[in-house]
Amino acid sequence: KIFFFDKSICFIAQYMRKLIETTFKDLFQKVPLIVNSPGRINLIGEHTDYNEGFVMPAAIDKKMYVGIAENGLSNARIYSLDFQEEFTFDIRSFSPKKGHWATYIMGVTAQLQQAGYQVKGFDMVFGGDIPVGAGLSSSAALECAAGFALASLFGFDIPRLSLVHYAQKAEHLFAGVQCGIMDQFASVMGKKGHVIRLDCRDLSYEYFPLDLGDYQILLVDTQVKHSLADTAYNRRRNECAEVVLMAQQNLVGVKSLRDLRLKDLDQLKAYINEEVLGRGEFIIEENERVIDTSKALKEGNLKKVGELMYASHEGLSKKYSVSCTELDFLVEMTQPMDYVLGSRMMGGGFGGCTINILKKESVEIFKETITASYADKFKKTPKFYEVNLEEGTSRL
Ligand code: GAF
Repeated sequence: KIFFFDKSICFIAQYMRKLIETTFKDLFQKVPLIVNSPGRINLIGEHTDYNEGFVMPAAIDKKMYVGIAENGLSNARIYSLDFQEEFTFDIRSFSPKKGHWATYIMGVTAQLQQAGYQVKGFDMVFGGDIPVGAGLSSSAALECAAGFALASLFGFDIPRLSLVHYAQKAEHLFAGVQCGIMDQFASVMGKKGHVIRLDCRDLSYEYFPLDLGDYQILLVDTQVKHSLADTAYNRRRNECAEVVLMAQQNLVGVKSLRDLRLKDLDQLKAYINEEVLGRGEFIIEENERVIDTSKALKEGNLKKVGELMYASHEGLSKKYSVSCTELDFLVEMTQPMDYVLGSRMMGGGFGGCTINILKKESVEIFKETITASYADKFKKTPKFYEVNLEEGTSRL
C-alpha cells in the first residue's frame, strides 16, 4: 500500500482514478465509470444490529474505488489492484468461493439479478485504502461500491436503502456471514462530519454532527486479523436467538432482544446458562448506551461519550466475549491517560481495531507510548489510522 504518505482524500481519490483508468486501459482497452464507497467506524452499539437494536456508525475517508465498463460478453472480468489478480465469472451461473474477494462482487451481481435488474457482462477494476481485516468493513464497502457501479453503468434506478439490502444479502448468501445491516448502511448512507444513529428494527435514522473540538478519533489496529465467518460471530447470533426464544415462551410481546429489560432476564435464569444470558444482558445494556450516547452528543458532553465507550468495551469483553488479549490490552493502556476520553474495541471483534477519542495535541505521545508497550508485550507493531467522517457511496 502506498497511501501512508499522504492523508489528503483528494489526493487518494485522484490517485485511485488514475490507477484504475490506467489499469483498465491496459487490461480492457476502455475508459471506466468510477464510483467509491467508504469503510466505517462505529462510535458505539456493537452486535446490536442483528438484534433489532441501535447502532451509531459513520462512513470514513478510507474507501473502496471501483471502475466498471460493459464488455458485451456474458461474463464479468474483475481485477483486484490489492491482490494483483484477475478473476472471471459467468454472470448466468455463480459458484462462490468462500473467502475469495470476487465472492462479494458475485454476491451483489446475483442479488441485483434476483431483484429483476438485467445485468450484462462487465469488466471491473477495484482497490482502495481500507485496511483489510481491520474491522473497518472493507467487504461491505466492496459490496456497496460494486452494486452502485452496476447500477450506475446499466442505469438501474436502485433506491439507496435497497442497495444496502442487496449488499447485506450478498454477505449472507455468498460470504456466509450472517451480518447485521450496520456496515452496508453506513457505507451507503454516510454523511460528512456526522455519525448515524440507526434503529435496526425499522431502519429509521438520525444524523448527529460529531463536533470533537480539541479531540479526535484515532483507531489503533491490533494487527490481529479476524475473519467473521471463522469466528464466533454466527454463534453469537444463535445465542441471542436462544435468549429470545426462551423469553417468548415466558413473556408476551417479545420479538427480539430489543424488547427485553434486564429484569426480564431474571425470569429466564432457570432455563438458560449464565454465559448465554450474559449475551442478552450485554445487548440490552448496549442499546441503552447508544441512546445515552445520543443524549450526551446533543448536550456536547464528550466526557460522557467516552465513559460509555469504556463501558461498552467492558461488556463486549466480559459478557459478550468477542474481544481478545490485544484489544483488551490496548483499551486498558488508555485508562490512566487523562488525554483519552474513551476507548473500546470496534466491529465484530476478535482482532481489528480499537476506536479512541483523544486530545489532538497528545496524538504523538499516545502513538509512541502505545507502540512501545504493545511491541514489548506482543512483539508486534500496531498501526494507527486518523479518520474523518465522510459521505457515503458516490460517483467519483
Ligand atoms: C460486523 C457485522 F458485519 C455488523 O453487522 C455488526 O454486527 C458488527 O460486526 C458488530 O457490531 O461488522
